[in-house]
Amino acid sequence: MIVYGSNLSPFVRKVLVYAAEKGLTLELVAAGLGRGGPDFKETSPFGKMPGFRDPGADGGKDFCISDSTAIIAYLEAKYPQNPLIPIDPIGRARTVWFEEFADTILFAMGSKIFFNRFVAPKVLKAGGDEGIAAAAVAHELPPILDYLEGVVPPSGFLVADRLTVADIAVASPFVNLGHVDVVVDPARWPKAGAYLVGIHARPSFAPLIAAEQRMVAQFG
Ligand SMILES: N[C@@H](CCC(=O)N[C@@H](CS)C(=O)NCC(=O)O)C(=O)O
Repeated sequence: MIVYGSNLSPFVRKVLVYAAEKGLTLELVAAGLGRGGPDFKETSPFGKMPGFRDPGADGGKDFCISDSTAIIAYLEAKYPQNPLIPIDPIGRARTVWFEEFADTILFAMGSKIFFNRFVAPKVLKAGGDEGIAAAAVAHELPPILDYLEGVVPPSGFLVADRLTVADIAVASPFVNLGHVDVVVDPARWPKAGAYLVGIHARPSFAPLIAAEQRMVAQFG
C-alpha cells in the first residue's frame, strides 16, 4: 500500500504512525507541493496530502482515496486487529472529536507557525510572516494547551486509557511545532507536556521524528 505526501505534513505523519502502531507496511512516495504527478493526482483530486493507494483492492483495480481520516477509516475496517478506534459509542465519539480537534483547531494554529517559520522561508524560499507565527504562539497555542491540560487523564491516553487515533492525531501537529523550536512549557502545562513527550517517545513516532529532524536540519 502506498501513501503519497511528505511526513512533514501532520496528516501524512498521522497515517504513518497509525500504520506503525497497527503493524502495517506503507510505502511513502514523495508528493505534494508540485510533486507526485498523475499517480498522486489519481489518489488526491485536489492535490492534498496524504493520498493513498491499495493496489488491486477494488475488485482488481487500485483503491485510491485521500484524506487522513478516510485512509485510517479504510485501514481500520480492513485490518480490525489491535483496534485504534474504539467501538463503544462514547469511546468512538470521543476519538472522532479529538481527531477533528487536531485536524481543524490544532492544525489551523500550528500551520501558521510551521508555514511561516519553515515552509515559506526555507522550502519555498518565499519569506515567512513572523508576525503571524508569533501571534499564533502567543494567542492561539495557550488556550489549546489549557484545554489539553484539563483533559489528559492520568493514564496518559486521551480515550479509553489506551492508545487510540485520538492520541496519534493530537500529538502529530506538535511534532511540527518542535521542528521550529516551539516547546510546551512544563511549568505552565505539566500534564499536556508530559503527555506529548510520552506519545512522541513511542516506537511509532520516535524514528519518524528523528528522520524529520535530520531533514529539517538540512534546510539550515
Ligand atoms: N483533511 C485533510 C487535510 C490535508 C491537507 O490539508 N494537507 C496539506 C498538507 S499538511 C496539503 O496537502 N497542502 C498542500 C496544498 O493544499 O496544496 C487530511 O486529513 O488529510
